[in-house]
Amino acid sequence: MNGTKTAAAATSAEVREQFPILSTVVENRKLAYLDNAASSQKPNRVLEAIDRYYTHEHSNVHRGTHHLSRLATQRFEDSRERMREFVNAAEKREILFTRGTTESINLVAHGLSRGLLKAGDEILITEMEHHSNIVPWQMTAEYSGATLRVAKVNDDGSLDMDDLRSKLNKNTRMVSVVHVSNALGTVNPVKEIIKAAHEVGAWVLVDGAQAAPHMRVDVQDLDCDFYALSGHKMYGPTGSGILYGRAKCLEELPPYQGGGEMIESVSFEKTTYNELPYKFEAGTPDMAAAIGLAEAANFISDLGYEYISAVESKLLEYATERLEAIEGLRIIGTSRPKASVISFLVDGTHPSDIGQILDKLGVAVRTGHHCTQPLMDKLGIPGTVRASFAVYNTTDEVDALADGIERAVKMLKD
Ligand code: C6P
Repeated sequence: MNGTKTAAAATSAEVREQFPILSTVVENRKLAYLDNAASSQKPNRVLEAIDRYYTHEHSNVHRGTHHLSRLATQRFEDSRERMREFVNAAEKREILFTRGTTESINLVAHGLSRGLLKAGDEILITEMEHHSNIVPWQMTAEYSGATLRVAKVNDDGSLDMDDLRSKLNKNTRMVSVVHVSNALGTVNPVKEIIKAAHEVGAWVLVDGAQAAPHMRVDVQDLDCDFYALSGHKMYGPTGSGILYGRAKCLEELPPYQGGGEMIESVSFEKTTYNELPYKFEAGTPDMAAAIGLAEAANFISDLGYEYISAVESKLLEYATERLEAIEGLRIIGTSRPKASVISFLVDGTHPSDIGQILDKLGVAVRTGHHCTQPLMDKLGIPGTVRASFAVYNTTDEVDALADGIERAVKMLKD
């Protein structure tokens, strides 16, 4: 399948053939790559876009007057426009290139800690946040004197919306919430959260690391103030990502990194900052990563979220059915709607033992706390085994997972 073939006509084989790494053989078995929430694989067209850039188009951006510098700048800025369109931002200057979700959240958190928050102000997160959406806010609370509050999660993995609402008040300045939980798959009602937060005058950041690969993100429809995503989880390169920021909020937010690109003028007495988005892009950006990310967005758009979601929902339903039939297996996170993540535990076994045996059977999953230690503590579990699906996965791979778990349990219990 070439990059422009439409979703309706794509078959699983046509999608898979764009990902040569999926033919990897592990322990004499065909790899079943079910660790997509950690990082997805990259289609040829993303690799080719990066290769083309370095082979024919590279120089530094926004600086030179020569041909290659102009070309590189054009490609980089075209990628920004592509990402604007991808998340439906109103303006191109609202798209900042970052290394990914972690850097995007830090950019906002550290900016806010520079004079925008004070003692008595509150930052609200939830119990299901990834460490990337906890630790930066703890730092901000420490630097600014603001208080970090945490909304509860119900036993089924859904967000306790009553608790969240009860913690919103006139002191709440920032709400930062995950769109899709990486540990449970829970899809949060972010639009509702944003509306409630805006009613008390708070800004809202949405951690979209696990949403962008699976569902359409429309920042204007959500009405969020910030939206963070990572390229490497959505078929793009590592070290790529964006922060969408509402222009009005980005204008108010101070930059937390200084250097070239982000300045308008510099003297030893005073520096003035560049306009958006450059104010937040200190130093030479990763142009190749941005170009690869834009190509990953093209890959997703050409397939279409309808297609992606149809494939992944089928895999999730099938996997849920097969795993539920395994004696002693308990799925962690059963609330709906849910994205393509299944976390589970099997009575009398440790997640890492299951993960190691699955690896020997060619099945790649992740085990542990998934960078959500407070959530695991809250649920009273040490961690989980997590299988996570992408558009190129198949029901045969789900069978390999389920058969592998049965085999692992037998080996561990016998
Ligand atoms: N979760 C996982 O296996 P970075 O590392 O910056 O690309 O993304 C951080 C991050 C932030 N929020 C959520 C919801 C995430 O899932 C992640 C990354 C990976 O679940 C690696 S820990």
